Amino acid sequence: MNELQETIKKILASGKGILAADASTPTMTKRFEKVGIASTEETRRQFRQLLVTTPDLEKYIGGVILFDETIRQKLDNGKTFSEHLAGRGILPGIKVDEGTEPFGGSENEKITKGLDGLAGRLGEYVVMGAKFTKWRAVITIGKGIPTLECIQANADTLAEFVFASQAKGFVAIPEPEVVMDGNHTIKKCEEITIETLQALFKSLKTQGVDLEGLILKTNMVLPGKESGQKVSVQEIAQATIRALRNSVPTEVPAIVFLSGGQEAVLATERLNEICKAADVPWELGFSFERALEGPAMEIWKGKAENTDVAQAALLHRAKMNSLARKGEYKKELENE
Ligand code: 5MM
Repeated sequence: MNELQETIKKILASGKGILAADASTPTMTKRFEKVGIASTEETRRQFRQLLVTTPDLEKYIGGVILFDETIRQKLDNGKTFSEHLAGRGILPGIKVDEGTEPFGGSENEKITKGLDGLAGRLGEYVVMGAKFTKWRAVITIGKGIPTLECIQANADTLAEFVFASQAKGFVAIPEPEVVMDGNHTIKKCEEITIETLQALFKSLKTQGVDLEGLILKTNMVLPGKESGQKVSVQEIAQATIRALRNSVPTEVPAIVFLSGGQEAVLATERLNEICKAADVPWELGFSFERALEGPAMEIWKGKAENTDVAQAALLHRAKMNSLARKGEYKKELENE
């Protein structure tokens, strides 16, 4: 087993998952504003400190994705976030994309930026102790979109990111997200997810990356948020597995899901059903942001006296999702 494969094994060992604590400043500000927290460099540091100092977190979380601002910050005890995580046996990762911009002049489609200067930034992150990298691409379903051109351009960019990351010794996590916004059906989401993933793996093949040294981060197959379509967890699990079988090569060791704005408990129930149903060649897991840290953020509200309860909420969600990875989650456990 090479070093990248060993890193992947460590991140996902014993039912563990990935905490995506890598929201960019504009996204974090939006999340904070919703719960009445002022977004400053210091409040963002405090919240991330709360997350990574949660007692027992290492039982359920094997990797944390950091944002550039956070990986340069220190905890109250003077340690960097990477040092602290590594000391707990949790691998630090880093988001290396620089957000999105309109694709081809269209406000409706997006391409992710960040290839300029990427090799230099990756070199810095090696020194800062990161072990894996992540890059998110956004695919939106709507009238006449996504275009093949947009899917292809994002696939090519993701493949360049994977190649550059692996060249510096990082496990890469390409994250092409077909977002939930819109009134499309689950069938449409399945079709577009397949197209997006097939394009990604074609580009990765062309780049000649090591498929065994990456983790795919993808969306669950869901109906659009505004579609009104009611689907069962079983239908979601079947559609998601079908999409993956149609597009992800068997050499890929692991696939983790993003939560994409789903309510936290629902994301866990769906993850459980997917993991339970799947007789697939990949390890399946989770890399949630909102569905893991959302409840903790709502409880914390920027107040030190809420820290313990907020950390308990994070630990609970991490435990529930870890059980879901093994197909052992039950809704009754929410009240324990
Ligand atoms: C889709 O977003 C990723 C997973 O988060 P959810 O589980 O909440 O969907 C997440 O890692 C995302 O890539 C980061 O939060 C960075 O997003 P921005 O929009 O800040 O670049």
